[in-house]
Amino acid sequence: MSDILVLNGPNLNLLGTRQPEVYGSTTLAMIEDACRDRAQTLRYTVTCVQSNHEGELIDAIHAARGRHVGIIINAGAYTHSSIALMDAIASVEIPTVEVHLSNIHAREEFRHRSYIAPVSLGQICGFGATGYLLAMEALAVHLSKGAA
Ligand code: CA2
Repeated sequence: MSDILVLNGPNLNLLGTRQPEVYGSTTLAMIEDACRDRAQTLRYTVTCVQSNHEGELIDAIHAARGRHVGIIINAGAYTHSSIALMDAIASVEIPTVEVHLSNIHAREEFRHRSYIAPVSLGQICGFGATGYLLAMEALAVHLSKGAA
């Protein structure tokens, strides 16, 4: 088993179409392609899921058990509100890296709190689409330590 789940939450399907000054001009499809390429270099595969619905994100996390060795998640605005997503990540015990395109700590106060952070290996934010690739590298290093 060497598949990584790349999970994107609400409104991230709009990437590259609106608010490029905040979220960049890269589309989600471009980010997913870049993740696939980087994963291949690291000898992993990826499965990409995007949903605007909290329950669907939770279902994808539950279904990750036995299918995925790691999770990279940008939970979008649910990051700041969803105890249910936090509980789902904690329950599956799969190494998870949190990603945000923008630097959530340099934005409005309500974005500073993340419910995903306490159940993640770490958080990468503020580097745009590159953050997903950094997360992939971090996950691969973590997984290789477990394999040693
Ligand atoms: O910086 C990030 O990646 C965020 O997770 C993006 C979320 C925001 O609520 C978080 O605080 C930080 C918002 C995603 C909205 O994406 C859009 C993309 C294009 C146009 C409009 C929204």
